[in-house]
Amino acid sequence: MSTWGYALGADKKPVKAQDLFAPNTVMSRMKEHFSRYTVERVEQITGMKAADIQLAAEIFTSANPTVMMYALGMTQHTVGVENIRCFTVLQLLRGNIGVPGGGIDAMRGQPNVQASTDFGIMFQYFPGYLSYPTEKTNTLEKWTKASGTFRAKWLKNMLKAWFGDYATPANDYGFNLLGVRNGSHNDSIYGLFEDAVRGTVKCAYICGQNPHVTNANLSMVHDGMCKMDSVIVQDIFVNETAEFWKRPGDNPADIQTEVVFLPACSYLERRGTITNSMRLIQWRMEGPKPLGDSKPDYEINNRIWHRLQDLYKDSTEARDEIIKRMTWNYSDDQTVEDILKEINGYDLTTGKLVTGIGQLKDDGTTSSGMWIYAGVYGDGQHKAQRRGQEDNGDMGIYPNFGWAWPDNIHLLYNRASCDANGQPVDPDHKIVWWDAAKGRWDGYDVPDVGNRSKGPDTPDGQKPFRMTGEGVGRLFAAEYSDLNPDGMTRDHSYTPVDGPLPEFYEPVESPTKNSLHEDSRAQFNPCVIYPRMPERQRIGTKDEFPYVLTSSGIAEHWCSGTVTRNIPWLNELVKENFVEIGQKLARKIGVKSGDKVKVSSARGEIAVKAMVTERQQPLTINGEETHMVWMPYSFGFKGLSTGPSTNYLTIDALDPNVQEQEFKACLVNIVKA
Ligand SMILES: Nc1nc2c(c(=O)[nH]1)N[C@H]1C(S)=C(S)[C@@H](COP(=O)(O)OP(=O)(O)OC[C@H]3O[C@@H](n4cnc5c(=O)[nH]c(N)nc54)[C@H](O)[C@@H]3O)O[C@H]1N2
Ligand SMILES: Nc1nc2c(c(=O)[nH]1)N[C@H]1C(S)=C(S)[C@@H](COP(=O)(O)OP(=O)(O)OC[C@H]3O[C@@H](n4cnc5c(=O)[nH]c(N)nc54)[C@H](O)[C@@H]3O)O[C@H]1N2
Ligand SMILES: [Mo]
Repeated sequence: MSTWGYALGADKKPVKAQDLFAPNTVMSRMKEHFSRYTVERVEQITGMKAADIQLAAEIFTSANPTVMMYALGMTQHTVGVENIRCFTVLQLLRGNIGVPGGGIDAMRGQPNVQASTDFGIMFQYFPGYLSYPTEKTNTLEKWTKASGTFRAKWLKNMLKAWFGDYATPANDYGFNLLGVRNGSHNDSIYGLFEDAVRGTVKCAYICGQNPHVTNANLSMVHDGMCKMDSVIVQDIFVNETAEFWKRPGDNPADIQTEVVFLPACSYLERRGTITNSMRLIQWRMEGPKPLGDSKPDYEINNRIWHRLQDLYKDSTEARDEIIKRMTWNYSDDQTVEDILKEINGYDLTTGKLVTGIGQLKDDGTTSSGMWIYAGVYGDGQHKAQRRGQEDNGDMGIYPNFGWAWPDNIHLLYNRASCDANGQPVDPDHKIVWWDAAKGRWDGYDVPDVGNRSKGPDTPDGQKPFRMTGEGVGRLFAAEYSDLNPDGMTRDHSYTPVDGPLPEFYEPVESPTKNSLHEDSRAQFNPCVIYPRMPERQRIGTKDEFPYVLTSSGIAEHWCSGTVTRNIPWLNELVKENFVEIGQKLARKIGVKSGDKVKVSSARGEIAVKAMVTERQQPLTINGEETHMVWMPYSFGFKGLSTGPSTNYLTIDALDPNVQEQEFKACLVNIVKA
């Protein structure tokens, strides 16, 4: 990675190319790199007709602006991040970032998955995407050097929210109370169950997730759970994860794990916020009262925390200090409101809620649980509750409906919709602009600029991509950090580990050779670490497993199916797991629709019915006829309709950047049962 970077001038800033055609520039490197991807070669790799690829490219480039929307088809691969980087390159080249009707939109799957990642569900982050300390960043000073002074400011505000009066500049705001992560350890949900199999993880607390159905290579989850001392499941149903010890065919007496089930009530029975794909935070009201003993998740967590603080109050261990120092002052009847206020943040000199990120200070006089949400509860107003219908400019912004993070900016990078003078490039679709008379940026949306009073004649007013050191979009994703006009440094952690320009590799299990890399070391993404546990993670080959399995959800069920397989009429629509295979393959293996087949991979085997369809067609890949089959993943042994879980077959190889599993491709064999 140290060899990827810009050529720097005497002023230590990237040297600007004379023109687009100069040699050794980002543009010339890109041209050379992508010239290998001719439509003919892409036809060989994908099995799509060259003419269709050409036509798609023509349609895409004849319309402007265009928006690219994506979800799992692009991400559930060991090249997932590289796939999305392709979108970045295309949309930057087309000028489609920050303009109305443009952009790259991640369609988040679970209704509140955006908030989950905002709030630090990913192991490498605290809330607000602030890096979790590792041994290399285990002091505030080292952390700041790595993450930049811009983010250090938000970290200090978070520590003030966590540790209250205890956090002062003199003790680095309590930074040293934080846990330190082993930076080279895989702490993802895959690493967790692997460590359980190895015997080093003894307990798991699983809330609102059903990994015993939804993780790839399920045997690993099961065997890991069997070796744990205890498992706590907090869910609205007693799902497969909670009753893993009752899996059909297993003897519960052989499994010593103690399981505690905490009954949560559903989202209908509690209030709180939800954040959608466009970062819009909306308040939901509570409906009916919780059933039986079930409680809102926040109430369960609140009770557990008070018990923990009580248990640890006399501890003299340094590692327990964080529990003793944590502030936790939520009222019983206003718990969620109090939490949202803490997240929003306070001016500690006046005790008032802050109204936006701009009010947060670097000196310990303000607090904010998560900087990106600062302002959601400001101005004496609970903005997630707003339902304003106004849409000035008729641009679909609805600025008074809920509240979008950060600072209610709906279209990120919207400065890019203006020219160098701050005027809209497309006057018919204006969204923000520099108002010279008022001396400020204005618009139908909140302008995404560092400082609204700094006009286009200042360095600040010329940076549409203010989160990068260079202030422009990154076609070439290399490290670069510099002082921004606001005097702060931004971190450079956006560099994908597998390359500054996207590259194609075959999936870890593939029936064909990577025609771009005859060198066998790069058959699949060379940065992928797989197998991690060779005795448990065999890579299947096409001799044994000749067909490609892909999987996804179905309209009639939701993810692991816990909720939907408990709804009778949905079970009437789809009541069991199945495999969809094409007619040609069906003839080859002598199978008709409705026949039972055995589907096997290097990890497991399950028996399901076959569904033979015309739409599932073989593809010609590198000159060979290749069959693909499809399965839904929403089945397990609990609920009103049951079936074997598809994920006993899938591969737990992970993308090297974000640890996304390769659900969309693995090798299987299918025979008539
Ligand atoms: N009814 C219902 N709705 C749901 C869900 C559910 O379970 N049930 N789940 C929700 C969740 S959590 C999510 S994440 C979303 C997922 O929503 P989607 O991402 O739409 O779901 P998938 O069907 O997994 O994948 C989309 C498409 O990707 C294609 N694909 C596979 N591999 C590739 C590839 O290499 N390249 C390209 N270009 N395409 C490929 C597949 O053929 C498939 O049609 O759905 C959400 N909505
Ligand atoms: N083979 C294959 N596997 C896949 C995928 C694929 O395409 N192919 N897709 C993957 C994707 S995109 C996703 S998002 C995952 C989903 O994986 P999971 O998150 O494991 O699946 P869900 O069914 O959404 O699990 C949610 C659990 O939360 C519970 N729950 C619902 N509401 C509440 C609540 O308010 N409080 C609490 N405490 N619990 C609640 C539900 O009962 C359920 O048990 O699956 C992944 N697995
Ligand atoms: Mo998802």
